[in-house]
Amino acid sequence: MPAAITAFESSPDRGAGLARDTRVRWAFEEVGQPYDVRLVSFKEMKEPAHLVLHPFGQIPTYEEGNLALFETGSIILHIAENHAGLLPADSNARARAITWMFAALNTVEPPIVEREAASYMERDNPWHKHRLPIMDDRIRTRLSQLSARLGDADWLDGAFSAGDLLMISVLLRLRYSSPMLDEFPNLATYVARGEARPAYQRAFAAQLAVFADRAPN
Ligand SMILES: N[C@@H](CCC(=O)N[C@@H](CS)C(=O)NCC(=O)O)C(=O)O
Repeated sequence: MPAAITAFESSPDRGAGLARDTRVRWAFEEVGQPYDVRLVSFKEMKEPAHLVLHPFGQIPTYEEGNLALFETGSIILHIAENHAGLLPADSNARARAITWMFAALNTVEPPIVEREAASYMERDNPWHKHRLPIMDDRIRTRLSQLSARLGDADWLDGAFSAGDLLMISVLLRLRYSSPMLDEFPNLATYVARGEARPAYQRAFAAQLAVFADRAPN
């Protein structure tokens, strides 16, 4: 039986692919493994049956036999360690690719998510307009550093890896909330290169199908 993941029953981003199940779908597609998807509502995510799988009441989760995982980084690392295609065979190169996975989730994603959350939750406060440029600067610093490291390479460290998959997923998230990525042409091209991968296209179409099936007329 294929592994099963959870995803939003009703896509808050209207199928833009920003929910983190897209990253996991992309990983499955890169390694050529089938997967099942169980859709959950916001209410179900906070109920005991889901909390057993995910202590924080979120998606995605991963179930395979008697293994249950949460946290996208851990799920993708598990997929990458068990199937060829997302991590290099050489042990040093593999460690570096895993480092980029952590960098995407621990260093680049937090300021992007903070800005996004603030624009939903703090928008109506008078101080939001003062905080926004501070948050933008934090993101810009990270993008500038990442851009300098990427240079004119196709991927962060040799061949495409799970590190690129996560970094591109994080940058895609920014693209939907700010035009800042376009200030760094090599990063914009890097993201486009990731999106052009057939595996990403299949993952994006699969998450969009959930939205299309459930969209009101
Ligand atoms: N660090 C977690 C974050 C998971 C997360 O934030 N999931 C979002 C969807 S992308 C969610 O379930 N949000 C609903 C909620 O937190 O109630 C991961 O990478 O898996």
